[in-house]
Amino acid sequence: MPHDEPAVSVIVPTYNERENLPALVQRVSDALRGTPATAVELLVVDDDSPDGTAVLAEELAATAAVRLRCIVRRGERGLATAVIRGLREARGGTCIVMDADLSHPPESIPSLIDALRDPAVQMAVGSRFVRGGRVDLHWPLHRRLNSLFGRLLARPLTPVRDMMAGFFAVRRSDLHLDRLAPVGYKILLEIIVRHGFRNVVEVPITFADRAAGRTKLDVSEQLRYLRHLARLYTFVLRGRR
Ligand SMILES: Nc1nc2c(ncn2[C@@H]2O[C@H](COP(=O)(O)OP(=O)(O)OP(=O)(O)O)[C@@H](O)[C@H]2O)c(=O)[nH]1
Ligand SMILES: [Mg+2]
Repeated sequence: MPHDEPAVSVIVPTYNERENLPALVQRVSDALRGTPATAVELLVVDDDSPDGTAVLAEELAATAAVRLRCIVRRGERGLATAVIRGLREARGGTCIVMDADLSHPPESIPSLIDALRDPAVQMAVGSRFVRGGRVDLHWPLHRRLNSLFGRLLARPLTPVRDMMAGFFAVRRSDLHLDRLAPVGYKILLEIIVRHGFRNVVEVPITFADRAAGRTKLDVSEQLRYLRHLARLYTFVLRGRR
């Protein structure tokens, strides 16, 4: 591998996450301190957030302990497609995807990378719902029921317990991005189902409430999830073609 190519790309989709970015960059850098700084790139994929997330990312790039690149998408919105853009632009052999709001502990990144050392493992998921996983949330009942219902609907598609997660590691060489056609939020589910990944390891994490800022998850996003599920069921029932 040429020495200027990073080994790990950490992809973070953002929309109005200015308040969370400094702590995220710091905690990702600290978590990967054992890896040479040049071997890590942090890719922020921002959808032209009105709060100036991208401007701040450029400022942080000047001082961050890791290489930080901000990709700004204009006239386009959506978490899953933002992640795909990040995966397309990533140069690391191992790609980590995580949220910006510190719900996903950056300190768990090394465990995800370790899980991929086994060549048989196709993906490592930071999971709330395996032994040792925790949810440190103060969600109202309707939100918890929503999450539970969302998982039940996806259960026949994959044995992965936390298939709604947004925190995972995958080898870039195992990805066929042209197979992906997601609508909405659930990029992990899209990748697992469209690739037919069977050997997915779930690494327990403690999932926290978003540190600052507001959720982007609204009713229209939940309706998009139902559309997404319909597409994935159609794909599976037609024999994954
Ligand atoms: N680029 C991009 N990122 C997005 C978009 N929607 C959400 N995100 C990012 O995706 C991640 C997950 O979004 P969240 O709003 O935290 O969704 P959630 O975790 O289900 O809900 P809360 O944590 O309660 O807010 C965050 O880093 C968001 O900034 C989008 O349309 N485009
Ligand atoms: Mg969140």
